[in-house]
Amino acid sequence: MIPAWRLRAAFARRLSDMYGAEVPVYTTLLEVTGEVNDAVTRRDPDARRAVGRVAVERHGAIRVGTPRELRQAAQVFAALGMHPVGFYDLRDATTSAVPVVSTAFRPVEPANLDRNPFRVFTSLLTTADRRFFDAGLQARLESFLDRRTLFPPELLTLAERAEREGGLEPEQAERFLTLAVAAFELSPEPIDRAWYTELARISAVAADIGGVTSTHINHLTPRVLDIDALYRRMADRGITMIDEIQGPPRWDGPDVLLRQTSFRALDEARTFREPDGTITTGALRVRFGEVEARGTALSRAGRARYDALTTETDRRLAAAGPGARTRQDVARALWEAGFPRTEHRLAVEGLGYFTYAPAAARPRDGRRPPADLAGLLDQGWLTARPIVYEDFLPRSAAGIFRSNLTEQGTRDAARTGTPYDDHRLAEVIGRPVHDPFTLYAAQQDASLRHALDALGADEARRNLCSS
Ligand code: OOG
Ligand code: NI
Repeated sequence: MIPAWRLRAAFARRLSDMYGAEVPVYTTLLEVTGEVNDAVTRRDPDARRAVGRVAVERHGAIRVGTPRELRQAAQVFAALGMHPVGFYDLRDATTSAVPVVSTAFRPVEPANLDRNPFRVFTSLLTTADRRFFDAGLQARLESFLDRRTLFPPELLTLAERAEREGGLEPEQAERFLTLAVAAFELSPEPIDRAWYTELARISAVAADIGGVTSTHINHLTPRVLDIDALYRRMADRGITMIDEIQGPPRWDGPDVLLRQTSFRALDEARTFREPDGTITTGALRVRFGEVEARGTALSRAGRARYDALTTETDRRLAAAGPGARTRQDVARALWEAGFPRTEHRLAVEGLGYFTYAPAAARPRDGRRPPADLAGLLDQGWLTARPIVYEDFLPRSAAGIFRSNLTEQGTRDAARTGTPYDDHRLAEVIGRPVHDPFTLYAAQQDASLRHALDALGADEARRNLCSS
């Protein structure tokens, strides 16, 4: 029996090979990422510990059109031990027309993340949103989407079995993987030019989703240990990156959340069916390359601090006018004044998530452990190791979408959008959507309980643990 995590690792590897064959510059990105990661691990022992996981770590992005397609995608990912985590509403995160709501399918247990953390950012077209689609277009769009099949029945049957039994026999696993990877390949099927163009006038994202008869992997993203170095090296190779790195600035405090950058979408040859019925070859620019650096997960309070710093960065940039200072410089100055400068402060102020363990060199002279986290860390009772942020940032996601649109698209701002939240999305998927904060907090809490029990730190246990 091949367990879910092995299926996931094999799927991620095959998808990466397939995407490298489709988009050669992705292979260049992997090469440069490998060079940078080697350089970092040579000088940093902490990085060395993580490098096994990092070397194979990727996220993908896909986009689907209907609740049925999203449920089927969820079934395929469930077979791979990947579950919906987090809710992202990108409709309001940018002024460009990005009519989607999203979640990320990923492993949720720490042990499974360690085995292989493959995740897929998955977006659902909001066809009922009147800001983008009028009633007539909605009806035509939905009927077009209802007629297509993204995932063949055999794939779904195998996926159900894999989920039920926790894996598949080798022969079935092979068939499942072949069908699953094929479902995300770029289709040679001719694209209806008139239909695609009609949708693209409203939103390039809508056209990419609803203007074609299949789905495809939109990008695959490796994890790099020094994204600033990577950005320079890619530029040195003559590859045009987007203007800036999204997310927190580079600074000498702790790395938190997620920093991402991408190079712009490239022309890819696609076949079209013209209005007069002839078949032609043209090009579309929708797929691109992205790379990311991951840091410590933040608590709700830490995230609120991050969001406030981001808003203040925007405000100062707008006030200073164009060209005055780069976003990175403005943000760095604000971070130096307003964000914990050490992991220790991040932990003690309750802004970041960590796993805790009894320190090997803890006091053994009969002293009682203190009752507070700062004391336990300062006096050498506990060690803290950051929990990696496994999720996404809506603003960066919107930035990634937007940076690859040639047209803004259109939206009728006078109308209101269809309401969506994580509960509604869970209903649509037919599976719970996990709250990322709850997952990180549970991991931190379990480690802290364990550590404090081992230390016999009863008072700290009562003060610091929720149960
Ligand atoms: C997804 C964009 C979001 C990220 O890394 O934030 C994303 C898409 O373009 O479909 O992948
Ligand atoms: Ni991405």
